[in-house]
Amino acid sequence: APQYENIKTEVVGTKKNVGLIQLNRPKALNALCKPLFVELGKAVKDFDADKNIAAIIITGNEKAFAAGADIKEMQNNTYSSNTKDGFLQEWEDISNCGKPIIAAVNGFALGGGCELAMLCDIIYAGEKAKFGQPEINIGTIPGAGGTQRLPRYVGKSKAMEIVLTGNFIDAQEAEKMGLVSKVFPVEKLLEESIKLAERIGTHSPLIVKMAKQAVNQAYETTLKSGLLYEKSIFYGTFATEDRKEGMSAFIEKRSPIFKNE
Ligand code: CO8
Repeated sequence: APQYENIKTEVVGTKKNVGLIQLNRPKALNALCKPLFVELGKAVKDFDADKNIAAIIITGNEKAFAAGADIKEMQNNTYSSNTKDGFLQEWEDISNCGKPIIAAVNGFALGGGCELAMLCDIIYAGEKAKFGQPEINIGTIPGAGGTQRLPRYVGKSKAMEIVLTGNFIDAQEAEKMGLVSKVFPVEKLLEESIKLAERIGTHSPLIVKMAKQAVNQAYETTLKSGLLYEKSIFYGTFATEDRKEGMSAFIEKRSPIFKNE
């Protein structure tokens, strides 16, 4: 495995088809400094390109998923330095990933940490997770999607409340409002996230990618053009070997053998 300083990567799962990325700056509660993000972007890209990997998990440790952007690193940033250096540009690498990414959140997911979780496709949380956009406490606002993705997850009233107060919400509330899809005991979170990734990994990687693209389109467009987009991808699945294999296997009462074709 490649050597990183701010993250750890590992291939896990019984079929060794799950790419696990652990944020690894425990002393700073996994604050998302630039070197961490550069490494994270590279790790995601590499797993995305690796044909043995079906899905990716991003996790932290029991105390923190990530407590936000690195406040110490950005303290002396200026408007012009942000603009010239493209502050936070590395984040695009993660949204460009074609494979499903699961955020497995224990502990704090604050500011950029919450935004990183929301960039992922599915959020699973441990019982003690805490989410929030506390940027307002330090005189700024969310800058990596918080004001745009959070309302799409939880609606306007709750998003406003979270962004304007800076208050934290716990895992149970986060699940109730639809930010998180399931909550588990702290020590079960990773195992359950791996199970989820493995379940996704039983399907055709090609069709999984098409399905992810189609769902993501729901956030980019009107209902009418989203439905058109869905239809063309759905029709497109009929040009694949894996669609034929899936339906044949059903009719023949056997398990499908997908070839990613
Ligand atoms: N940046 C840098 N260092 C941090 C951060 C952070 N975001 N969060 C915690 N740390 C450091 C602390 O400074 C401390 O280091 P040291 O021991 O050297 O003083 C260490 O981590 C442990 O933290 P605490 O002692 O504070 O731990 P507590 O358990 O007392 O408190 C909290 C935990 C409540 C999470 C507290 O650390 C906290 O409030 N952290 C800041 C949370 C925050 O405001 N996050 C938002 C940051 S702003 C942001 O994300 C802007 C988004 C812009 C886009 C995203 C870009 C990546």
